[in-house]
Amino acid sequence: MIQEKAKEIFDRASEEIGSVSTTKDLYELKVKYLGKSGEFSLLMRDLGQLSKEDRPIVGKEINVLKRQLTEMLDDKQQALQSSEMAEKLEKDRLDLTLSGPTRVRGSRHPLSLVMEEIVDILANIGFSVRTGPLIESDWYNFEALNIPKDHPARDMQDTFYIDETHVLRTHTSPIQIRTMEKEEPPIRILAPGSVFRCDSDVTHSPNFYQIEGLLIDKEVSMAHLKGTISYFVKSFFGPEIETRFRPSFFPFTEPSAEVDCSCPKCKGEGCRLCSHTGWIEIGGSGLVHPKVIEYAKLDSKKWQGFAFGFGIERMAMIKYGIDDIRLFNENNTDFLSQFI
Ligand code: 2NL
Repeated sequence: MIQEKAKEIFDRASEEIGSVSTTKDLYELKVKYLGKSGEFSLLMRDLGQLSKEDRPIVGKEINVLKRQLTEMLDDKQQALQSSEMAEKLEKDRLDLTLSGPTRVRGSRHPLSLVMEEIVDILANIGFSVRTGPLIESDWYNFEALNIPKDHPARDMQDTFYIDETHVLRTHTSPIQIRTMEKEEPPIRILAPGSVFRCDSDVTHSPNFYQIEGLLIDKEVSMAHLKGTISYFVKSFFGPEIETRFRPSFFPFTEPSAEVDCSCPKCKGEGCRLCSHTGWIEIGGSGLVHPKVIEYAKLDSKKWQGFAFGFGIERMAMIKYGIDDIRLFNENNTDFLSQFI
């Protein structure tokens, strides 16, 4: 009877093993039939009812069935494990064509790029950078530059006054006066930086950028100035771009010249950018006025010099074909990211 019961349990177990479809269910079957209080263990307890002679024989038969069942469970375990793995691999298949997460990269501001390029070009011919304070005395910003007391540039209308004798610098020239005072000629310096003028409309910002250059040496002429600026213009805009001087006036230079270059857009043919003249104004220049040399505590009989100034926004607009100065301060990344 025990053998019959054992056979019945075995048959039921094999049938259930055949129809089980997950390793989890298979484990439950193993516990149910072969576990410590599983059906076979319970059956083994009944062996006690048998005679001494029958007990080992029947016990052996049951053990054979148990071993067989264990083998069937192991085989099934193997089969289920590999099919579950195959299923998981199929389900978790990676799409290697998907793009990864994107990371927004910053880019240099066009005004920084232009400033840096101008400095690099002039550094190649011996100019080095000097900086100075944004708040300047009336002396360094106007007086030492031979700008008369009644000059319109000194109006509250045009200049930000901190107090009666201090202003936000309206150009970077004060840097150059300070350098002439401090350093021994010959001097070849660049004064790049932020400057301030009290006007704000569609084409003017109260805060903008400028770079000035100053050379002090013996027997400096307009030819040195023209040669230096021509070299700079060709380096910055391209070797085919010509430089032209137009007579002008600044209180701090004599003679003074407006600097034009042949239009980099139409190469001098005439277009909207150059108002159909073929030329475009990029800055001002001249030989340093002897009074300015003296104000900076140098002997104007011994030392002469040339100076020039460029607006950074204007240079950037011409070089990159930007038609609205407000773009520089709008923080529009579609605009700003174009300059790498
Ligand atoms: C312009 C004109 C210019 C200077 C700047 C200068 C500085 C010293 C002495 C003499 Cl310390 N001159 N600077 C000279 C001529 C023109 O700038 O239109 N800038 C955008």
